[in-house]
Amino acid sequence: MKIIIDSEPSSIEIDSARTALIIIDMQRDFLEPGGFGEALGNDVSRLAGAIVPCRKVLEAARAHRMLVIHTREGHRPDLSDAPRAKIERGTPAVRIGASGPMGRILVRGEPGHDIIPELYPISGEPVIDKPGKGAFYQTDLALLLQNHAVESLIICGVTTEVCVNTTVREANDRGFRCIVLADCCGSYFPEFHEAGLAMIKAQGGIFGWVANSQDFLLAFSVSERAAVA
Ligand code: TIU
Repeated sequence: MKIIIDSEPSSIEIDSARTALIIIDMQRDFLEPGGFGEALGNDVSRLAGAIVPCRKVLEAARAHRMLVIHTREGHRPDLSDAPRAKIERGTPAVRIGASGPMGRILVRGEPGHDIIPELYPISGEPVIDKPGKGAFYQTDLALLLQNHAVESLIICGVTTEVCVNTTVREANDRGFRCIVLADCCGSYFPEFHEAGLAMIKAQGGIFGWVANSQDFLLAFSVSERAAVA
């Protein structure tokens, strides 16, 4: 279905059959106390506002049979895929691989590494485990999108200026239209959230478009009404 999303810097038409919803790193390690986000000294409650809008967008995408892809940042238990420069940041007790209340921090298979229950993947939804910030780096995401003939990406998740921005930049260079849903993203730093979104939509949408969850949901209902009329 063709839908038109009221976005900045301009509205954008996409074909939902050739669009994937990508939910970036909505993991307990970033959103719940005791995980990686808190280990880095952040107030994790700042990300909570993105959960309900993300859930609504996820339900709409499922209802319209859009491809839904989840990502998780994390490493192998032996940390062989984690660069030393990444591990050696911060105090040893709260580093990647250290044991915390949700298991070993940012390690695959640990409770903290998994996606929060509110947005948990259902059968058939691919989960991309990524070792870096960008969802394309050292993953098979590009192959998966190519095989599904995807042209456009609806992007949600955390954090706005880190993994969301890195993924949008990677996707833009690979030719995907990126529509970032502002209220479905979050940052530990409100000013970085705003700046991260501003950078995407500046210069005529240098990296992509920015909209809200409501704009995305409305786009479907407008198209459906037009189809019935
Ligand atoms: N620390 C922080 O803001 N984010 C990350 O390290 N990863 C993601 O953004 N997912």
